[in-house]
Amino acid sequence: MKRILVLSDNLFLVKKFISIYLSKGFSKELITIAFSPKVSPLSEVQTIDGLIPVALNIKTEFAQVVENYDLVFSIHCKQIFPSELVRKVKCINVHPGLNPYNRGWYPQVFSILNKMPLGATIHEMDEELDHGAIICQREVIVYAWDTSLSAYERVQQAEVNLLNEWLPKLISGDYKAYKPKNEGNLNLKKDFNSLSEIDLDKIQSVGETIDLLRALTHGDYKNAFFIDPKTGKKTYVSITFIRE
Ligand code: 0FX
Repeated sequence: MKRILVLSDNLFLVKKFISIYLSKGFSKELITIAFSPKVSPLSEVQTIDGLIPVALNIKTEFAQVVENYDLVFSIHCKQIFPSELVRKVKCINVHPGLNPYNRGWYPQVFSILNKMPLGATIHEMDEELDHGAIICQREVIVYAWDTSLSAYERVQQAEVNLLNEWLPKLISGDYKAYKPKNEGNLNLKKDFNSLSEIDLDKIQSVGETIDLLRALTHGDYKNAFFIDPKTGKKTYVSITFIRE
């Protein structure tokens, strides 16, 4: 029987994961839920379906992880997994992007901008970001009216659907993983941050401008801004679409 560690920073997906895991008849005794200590949703939740989540720093506690687990799931975990860990224990990443396109940070933001395909991917982890052999993936459509948030919600649903279909195979190892067709491209947090300041004098098409604003519109997040030339103060911008 495999001992499983689920490491995450995303409470919504962990709850879905555990409910799928239990609905397939897997044992509570074999699974541990852990959140990153810094950005931990631990304060928001005491138990998930009777399981008590713990805080775990994968860098400092990786020897215990190697010793105590046979399979690790990263479900939007912000911590970088040490190379030695991914070499010694099978680690599977649930990623909100369609590898190898726009690997890394906030794939839907970059797909809205560069028109590369978007989706959800479950893959074996290697030493590079969102890079290992693909186990399964599903593309989602990006509509002209999508914001980052509406596209992200569609991706999360695709992640849940993949987990629902694949979890028993992910646990038993009964699947054939394949190499991505190429290296694709990688976006980092700094690439996202560099999009935020809007240059009011930049000349570009209206379509490009709408794309930039919708890529940076995600609920209440204050992403896109310009500096008011008169006051020197930041003014945040987001966009709303009304469809008939
Ligand atoms: O956890 P996650 O959904 O995903 C991110 C990376 O995109 C992913 O590649 C990595 N595997 C994972 C560990 O971290 O990100 P999040 O929960 O921080 O944010 C969810 C969405 O919210 C994001 O796609 C865009 C939006 N967002 C988030 C922040 C913090 C913003 O628009 N602005 C923000 O400042």
